[in-house]
Amino acid sequence: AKSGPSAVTNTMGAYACQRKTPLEHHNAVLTDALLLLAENADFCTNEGRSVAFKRAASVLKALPGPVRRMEELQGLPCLGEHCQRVIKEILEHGASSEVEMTRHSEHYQAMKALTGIFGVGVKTAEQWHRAGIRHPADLVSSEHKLNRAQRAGVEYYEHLRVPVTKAEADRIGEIVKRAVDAVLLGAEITLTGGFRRGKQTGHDVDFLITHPDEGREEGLLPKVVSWLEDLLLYQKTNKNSYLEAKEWPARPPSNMDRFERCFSIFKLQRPWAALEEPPQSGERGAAETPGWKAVRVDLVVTPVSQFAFALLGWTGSQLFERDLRRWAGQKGMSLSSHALYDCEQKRYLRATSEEEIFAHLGLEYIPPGERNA
Ligand code: 8DG
Ligand code: MN
Ligand code: MN
Repeated sequence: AKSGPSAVTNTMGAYACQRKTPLEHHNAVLTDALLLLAENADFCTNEGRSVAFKRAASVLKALPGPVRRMEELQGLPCLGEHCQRVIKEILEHGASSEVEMTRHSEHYQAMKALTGIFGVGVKTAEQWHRAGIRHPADLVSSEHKLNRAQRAGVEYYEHLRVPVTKAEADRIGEIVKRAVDAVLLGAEITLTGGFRRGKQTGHDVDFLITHPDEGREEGLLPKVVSWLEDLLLYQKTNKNSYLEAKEWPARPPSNMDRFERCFSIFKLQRPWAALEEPPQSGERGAAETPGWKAVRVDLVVTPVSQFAFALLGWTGSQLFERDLRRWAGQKGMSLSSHALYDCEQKRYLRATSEEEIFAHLGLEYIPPGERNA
């Protein structure tokens, strides 16, 4: 048998959860282009098209080397006609006219800026765009009503645009740990989301909180939030609304789970701000840099019996999660961040680790660092 791209071609699964997708890959020029088209499709509320572009990009991320010729793509899954046209143009001319036109379009740029505001989705952004709003700054003086989340989003817009570093995520982890320890002895926190997949930066920091004794975690979040009060610029806490027997799987498992959870914005002191003296001049912009930074933090509390499902569900990537659920469905099962239900056996399949869940699903285990689909 031949080795090289064709060997990979023959074995690549069509579901992202069947492949190993590392963080660093060899086709960033192509995937950046396809992901921009995916983003633009989202801005045009065309989800099907968006997912198709994301799937194509994800397949290229899993390749062992850079694509140089169209023939190397033969037999790969998820690469539709449209994607191939874009890829071909980039391989031949270094850029895609469609991508460049989109990138510079007024609609794309305004939607990118407006959906970049915390609390603003595509629907709201589109309404504002139609009303002539192009940038968060336009909202400050406009008549448009903002809800509490959006007001915080506009206020901390410049802060929240700056990626969160791993070091900052770890510092926030220490603070959350202190809060959790103070309100419930023995409670545990786990860093999830992109940082668990090995990313060095992210748009937020995601934590799971649990306690080894089932039930002890109930009502924990309001206490943690009130302990953190002075450090929070914004928070919205939701109660747990998940009732296994009553409403699941009667209701289809959705993206949004029903854990006790908190969407927040942390006020993180910059390291030097804690010291006696700020750094001396000579560092550009040091004078205007405030001594703190606003950082988005998600806190989710899970009973320990659901912990493995929550961990798998919150580690991402989003496409990996989507394909896990689709894979489960195709196997006659239903997966959520709470549980796995076997629709034929009519029973829940228990698991205390991610490895067990992959095994229930008949999938090879993919470690977090290879879930960057
Ligand atoms: P980033 O923050 O570094 O940009 O990327 P990320 O960490 O991968 O994305 P995220 O938006 O913070 O989401 C982390 C994971 O959590 C991702 O797989 C999607 C998932 N997730 C949500 N909301 C919900 C939800 O309501 N329920 C569940 N189960 N998962 C969710 O973002
Ligand atoms: Mn995240
Ligand atoms: Mn998040």
